[in-house]
Amino acid sequence: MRSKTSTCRVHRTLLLALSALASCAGALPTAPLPTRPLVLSTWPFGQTANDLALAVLQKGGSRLDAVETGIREIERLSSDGSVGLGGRPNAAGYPQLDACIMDGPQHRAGSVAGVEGIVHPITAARRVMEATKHVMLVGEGARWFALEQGVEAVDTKDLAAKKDAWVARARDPKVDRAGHDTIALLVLDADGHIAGGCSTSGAGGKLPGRVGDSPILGAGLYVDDEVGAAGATGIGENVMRYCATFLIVERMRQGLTPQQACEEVVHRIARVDPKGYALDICFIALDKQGRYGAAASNQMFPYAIATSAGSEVQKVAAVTAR
Ligand code: SD4
Repeated sequence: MRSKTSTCRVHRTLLLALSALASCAGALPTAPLPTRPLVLSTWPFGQTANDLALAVLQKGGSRLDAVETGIREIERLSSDGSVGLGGRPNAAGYPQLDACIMDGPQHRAGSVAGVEGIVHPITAARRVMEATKHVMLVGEGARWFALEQGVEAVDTKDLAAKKDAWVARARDPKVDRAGHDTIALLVLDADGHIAGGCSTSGAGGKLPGRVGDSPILGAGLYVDDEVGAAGATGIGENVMRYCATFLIVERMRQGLTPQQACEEVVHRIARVDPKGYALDICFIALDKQGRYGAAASNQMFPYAIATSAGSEVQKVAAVTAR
């Protein structure tokens, strides 16, 4: 794995250098680079999602199918207790889920927030984008729409049972109500177009009705087909107050690399926020050239990357105050 990984890095570096030379000299044809397709996502569980998403692309599937397929698997697994119906419950003991999806060409998007009993909120978000003239549906309306569209759901009576069991368990002081994680997944397809998605049960123990950054375009996810895309994970309140992923994409538009843009936005938020760097925010980003990066405020942040050259989890150290 190690040698495959370093070979993959060397390849990538060479290819990026070649492509930079080619675009300066205007000499080589703009054939798709082997850095495309590329899939980037948050946390180690992202590797599972990336591999499925990449397989969809390699079989000729669309970037939206890739995003949806990858994220659905993490929602299905709910394995870390923070995405999907197995995710961390709210303060009343049941999960309320948030998700969004965005497609670069035509700047289309769909989102659901605070939805209950929907097994795949990413699919509901995609249906909002493709089957309505709206962008975002919340709560009861989002559930009603998802059911009407045939998106897999559980009876809310099951949620009530889950709630009773959880409230009983929560009396145990050893049970951790807090904690959170999100899958944000970005795809650069073979044609150089970008799409992304995001799904979470949000912050554990949140007030019922609380909506975090994940379903908010420009906060938990932003895609701009001219430039690149960014996704977020961490404490949503510290992301959404700064339109952080929109900001990252705009900094890339101004010439920063994805890595520089992610770091710059952590610094910018930390500079003005009373919490300083103790923000618990993490970002991933990629650009049209197939470059990618990540940054986190106050923790080591693992994220997953997959191309045809290999699939791996990389780690980035916390950004340090400057
Ligand atoms: C939220 N950003 O609802 C999500 C939670 C998360 O890592 O990503 N945690 O605030």
